[in-house]
Amino acid sequence: MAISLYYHPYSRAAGTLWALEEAGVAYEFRLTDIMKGEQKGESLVSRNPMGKLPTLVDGDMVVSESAAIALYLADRYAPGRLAPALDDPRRGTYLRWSFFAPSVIEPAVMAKGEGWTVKEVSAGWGTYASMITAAESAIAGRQFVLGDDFSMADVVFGGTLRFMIDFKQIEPSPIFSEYIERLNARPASQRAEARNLEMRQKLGLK
Ligand SMILES: N[C@@H](CCC(=O)N[C@@H](CS)C(=O)NCC(=O)O)C(=O)O
Repeated sequence: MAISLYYHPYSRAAGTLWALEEAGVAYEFRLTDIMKGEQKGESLVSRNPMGKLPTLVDGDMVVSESAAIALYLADRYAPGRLAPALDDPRRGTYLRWSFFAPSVIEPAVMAKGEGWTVKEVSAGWGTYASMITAAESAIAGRQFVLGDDFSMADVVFGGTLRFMIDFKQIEPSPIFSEYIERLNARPASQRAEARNLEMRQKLGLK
């Protein structure tokens, strides 16, 4: 049975396509119109009580949370290629920057955008400035998060940065811009972008 993805092109599920394309697995869409609130319908809520996209169904397995979905796909379908083995010393770096995206980059950007005033010492994301410094340190002087080898950490970490930069929520510093150029050159990223565009056109969206 093919993997299915609760998907809408204007959601984080658009980024999940890149993870699926990198993993090289067959998948089908469960198109869920977030403009019409379809994500709160029984079909999705029974699988993901948050009623949010993306949610992936792989046989009996349901995975939500974009980063978890990407890491799941790498471990399940591309171990050693997109995910370092459990005893590979690079595994810590791989996990570190994969988790950094949803737990530090996203809330730091949200906090800045919404003007939240929180104590740096108790906010898990520190400050926007410290998040940027740390994120740059992950890729400064290297091709990808793991050095010369691309991995699913780049889909999660790099995909988050790329999205935030596209939406002008993060400044495109030279370190980020050069990294994103390398990510954009990935054939799987280009295939995902083409499928997202095709779906937007089908739905009459920009
Ligand atoms: N932490 C989740 C966030 C998922 C999320 O917020 N998805 C949005 C679209 S990008 C959504 O489904 N919004 C519709 C809603 O909350 O009703 C993840 O990383 O996957």
